[in-house]
Amino acid sequence: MNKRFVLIPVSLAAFAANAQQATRPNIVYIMTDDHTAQMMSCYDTRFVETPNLDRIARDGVRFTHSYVANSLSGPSRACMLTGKHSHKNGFTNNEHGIFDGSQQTMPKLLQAAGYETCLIGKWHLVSTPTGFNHWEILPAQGDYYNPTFIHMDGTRSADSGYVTRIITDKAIEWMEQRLSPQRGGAGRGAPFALFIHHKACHRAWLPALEDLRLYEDKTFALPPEFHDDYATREAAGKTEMEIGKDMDIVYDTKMFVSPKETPRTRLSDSYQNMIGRLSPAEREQYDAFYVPLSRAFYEKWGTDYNFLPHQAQSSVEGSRDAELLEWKYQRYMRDYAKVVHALDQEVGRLLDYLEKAGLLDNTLVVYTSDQGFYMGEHGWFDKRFMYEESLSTPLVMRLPKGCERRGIIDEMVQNIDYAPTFLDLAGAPIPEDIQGVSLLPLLKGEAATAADKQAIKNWRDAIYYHYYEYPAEHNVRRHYGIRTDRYKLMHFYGHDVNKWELFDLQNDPHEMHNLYGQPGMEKLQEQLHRRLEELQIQYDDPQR
Ligand code: SGN
Ligand code: CA
Repeated sequence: MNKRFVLIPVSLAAFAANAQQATRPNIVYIMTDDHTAQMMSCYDTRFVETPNLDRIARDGVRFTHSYVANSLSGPSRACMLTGKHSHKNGFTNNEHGIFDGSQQTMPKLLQAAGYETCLIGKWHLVSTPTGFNHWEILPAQGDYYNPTFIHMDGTRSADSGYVTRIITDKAIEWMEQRLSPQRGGAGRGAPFALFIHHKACHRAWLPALEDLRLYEDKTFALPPEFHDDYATREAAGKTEMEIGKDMDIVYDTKMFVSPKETPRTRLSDSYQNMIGRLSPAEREQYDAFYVPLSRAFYEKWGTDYNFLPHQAQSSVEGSRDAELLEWKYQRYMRDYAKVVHALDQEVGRLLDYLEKAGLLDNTLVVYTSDQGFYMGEHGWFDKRFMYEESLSTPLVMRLPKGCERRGIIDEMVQNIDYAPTFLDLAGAPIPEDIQGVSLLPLLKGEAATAADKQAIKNWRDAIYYHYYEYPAEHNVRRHYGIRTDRYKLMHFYGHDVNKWELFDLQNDPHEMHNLYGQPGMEKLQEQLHRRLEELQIQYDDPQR
């Protein structure tokens, strides 16, 4: 673990203390919800263009092996805040978790080190935020349109507009206020850490009204393993996250005319609640786009709409099922892409603000997501699995002065590393019980010390993962595992499953061939089991 203890002599004059503080970098941490690397053009050019997110990578660094510890919102956020795996921070799943805000967290440690901290947006940890000088959060998942915010005094109020824009406005307003002594702000004297947690691009991917028509001419290519039959992967065959059979025709693909002319589905009431938040004028704009599409859909397919059968059975070319399945995929991709577009624009606006305010050069800007997502790979939407698309999360950074590294960083990093990295950057000690490691040695470039170089040389050779939320929506079984640079070993356990999976990511990047138990795998299996057990002991996970 990399530690950097900065001793601040008590005898330092106030002036010197201020000068030292002023040079400490600010931290602007932007975390989106369910934004996956396939939908970010600096990672993948197939689907969308994200010039502003790419700008962060272009001016800074892009991590190619960035992972979460538990691919779900609340747990992921708890890992980020504490620098610890789920079994240590106590928030293992969204269904039953209440984050214990009395525990040690990175924002509290930053405060103790003299940072002013602020959180705007999705929180999703049930308990009241602790460790922030200012916060304004969305209740639970929050809403895209005219969203309600919870304020520090417990009151709630709705803001007018689109959530991605409003969150950005609030973040900029907080920085403006704190830069202005006339408005009671600390001015430039004290460093700050601002956590901007977007709702975008969470289900049900509701676009900004001005973006409704974007991407409508684009036909997205089906991912190669779209028609996966899940052979050799038992848990993968048991989910409820297939685009064909599980995506709700009203809620997800937005095929809604009126309650009378639209079939009632499992989530059609929720859909009406979501779009019911629009003002009459906004609703008119929304309907002008989706209602004609919906009419055409029901005219063609009828209103006795049934969910499609299992993905693989819907693959017969030219069949009704195949056509419908591909149609659903296109709708999904287009709406998600529109939501990403607004996000990209708003991140651009935030970067412009930082530049204009003279903050950019002394600020670490992080862009990441709470996990990755399936864009049709294996026929899926959603996340949760330790397979590559949802184990991974985008991670790009624009670095402050003193961190001169640029370009690609290939080392394996995880969201438990953010807390120690921010503390390290702030010159604050990293407590022993934090399980992540500081990424600072990777960021320094020319300025790397001998100790940094040693840390890079001894970088971790495997990451540990543990997902707990079952039984629950989407039916992904509990599992844990490790990923090395080439292999992945996972164990699905509990309830009706007890299965191991082993993948060679070099020869099988889409994880279609489970090699576990295959002849010739004995030695590799044994090595991976040993490494898994070592990590479970190192991280003190009682599940083994
Ligand atoms: C909601 C969604 C799920 C999603 C979970 C967790 N259903 O329950 O599709 O998996 O959130 O997402 S919805 O009908 O409410 O849209 S997470 O990112 O917050 O963990
Ligand atoms: Ca999420």
